[in-house]
Amino acid sequence: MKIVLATGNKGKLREFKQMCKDEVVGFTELLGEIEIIEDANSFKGNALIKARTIYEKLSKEYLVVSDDSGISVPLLGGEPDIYSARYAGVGATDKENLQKLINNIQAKGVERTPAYYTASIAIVSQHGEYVVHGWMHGEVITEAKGEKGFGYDPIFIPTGYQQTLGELDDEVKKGISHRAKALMLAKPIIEMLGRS
Ligand code: ITT
Repeated sequence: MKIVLATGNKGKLREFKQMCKDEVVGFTELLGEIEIIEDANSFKGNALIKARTIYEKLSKEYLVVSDDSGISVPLLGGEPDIYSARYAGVGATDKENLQKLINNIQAKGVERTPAYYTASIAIVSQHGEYVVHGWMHGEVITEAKGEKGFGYDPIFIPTGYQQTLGELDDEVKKGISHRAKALMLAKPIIEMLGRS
């Protein structure tokens, strides 16, 4: 079975490749760059849009997996949530998005506050559509630390740890992340679809 990841995000792709035994390939290796309009109002909706868009461009033997994810900060009314990738504007870099989040937390007069990541993974194949979810809770701080991970990881300290995901080993994130938890639920579905 050929598993294609409907993501253009290199950080996500790297994590999926580390976590999946099966060979997985990013869609750009097969189809080149494709702009996908993510205009749903939920992680689930946007994950389905991405997986369906790529599945429709491939032949039926492919199984397409997508990930829509983001970070939510209750102090900011849940922001940036589904807008995590474009928090500082469409086309903003990870650094710009991270800085905007730091600025908005500082504007509330605090140096750390609870936050959580969500990942919705959609699976689309000729045998149907499935969506699973995973979460990782912790705190965000107003000083970026470390170079590991991607996105908001330099300011995110997972519950039970003292360092940010930018500082902690990749192996730690692999064991506790929103993406790893969603993928644990996705794996039996992918295996079942592979046998169908
Ligand atoms: P694709 O749609 O091509 O998959 P994207 O980067 O646009 O890539 P999303 O729309 O799902 O993906 O936005 C996710 C954003 O949330 C991403 O840009 C990161 O800033 C953040 N994010 C998600 N998971 C993360 C993680 O594990 N660590 C750090 N930041 C993460």
